[in-house]
Amino acid sequence: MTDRRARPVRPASTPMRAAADRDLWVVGDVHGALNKLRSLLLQAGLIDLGGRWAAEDSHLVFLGDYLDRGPDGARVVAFIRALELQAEDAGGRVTALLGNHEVMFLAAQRFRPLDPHDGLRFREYWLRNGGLEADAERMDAADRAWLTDRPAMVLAGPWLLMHADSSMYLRLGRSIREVNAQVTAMLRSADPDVWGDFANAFSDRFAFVRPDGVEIAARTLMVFGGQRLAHGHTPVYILREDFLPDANVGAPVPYAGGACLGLDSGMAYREEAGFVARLDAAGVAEVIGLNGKVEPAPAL
Ligand SMILES: [Mn+2]
Repeated sequence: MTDRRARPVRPASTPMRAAADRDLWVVGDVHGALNKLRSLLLQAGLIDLGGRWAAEDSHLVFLGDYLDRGPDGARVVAFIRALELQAEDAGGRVTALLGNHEVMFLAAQRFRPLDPHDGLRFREYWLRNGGLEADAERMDAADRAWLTDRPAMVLAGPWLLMHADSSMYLRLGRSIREVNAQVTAMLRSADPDVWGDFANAFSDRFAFVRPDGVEIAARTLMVFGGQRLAHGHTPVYILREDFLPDANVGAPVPYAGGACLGLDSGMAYREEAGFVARLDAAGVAEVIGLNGKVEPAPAL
């Protein structure tokens, strides 16, 4: 690792904004689509041509699911880990949340030596959901420890950010702190039942588009805080196909009376798919797609 003291420090001429005034950027499920991710972050001005943090004091949140399906999951993890350190040095912040694919991956790796014939089916479950052995080979113990440390939820200004459109979080704790502590404890458990139950619960979706979805979204915001919640996990075109026929899938999809925002662009699944968004107190402030700014910026 590079000596962090040797890195350039933020020039004194660019004072940092108060936390509430900093730009908040959010990226949905990357699933190994490193080239798209880099292109989107570059076009959004968040990284430079060398792939290094260029967003000063901004807050960049990844909604989880870094691995599986796409070709470069391990490289996505390495890239985000580097960006996290660069952002910190620049007075900015990267928050990388936990997705269910990280849980599947960690279960498969953790129980591999204890369960070489995969009697527990963790390996089969991971591979069936797009797991790639090449990613497992490219990641080391430090990468796995980093994945194990991912928080499940974060509050950024008025936005509650989480991976899945699921009511699972409500069953894990009564505050963000409790949920994150519970998730960390489960990811340190030696009990395969704990892992299996968590992976299953985490694959749930559609909690906020079902008939009682507005109510569940309101309860989620009441318990954890925030005025609106944003999630990944369910690609926006699946939200449209199954529940929201008027949704524009080239941008984040607001629904549940504006309480929810779907942010999984499906970038690893469809060639034309991919966006990142800047959120503010009023809603979606800016959307960057694969060909630059998406206009008009959709409002909630
Ligand atoms: Mn997911």
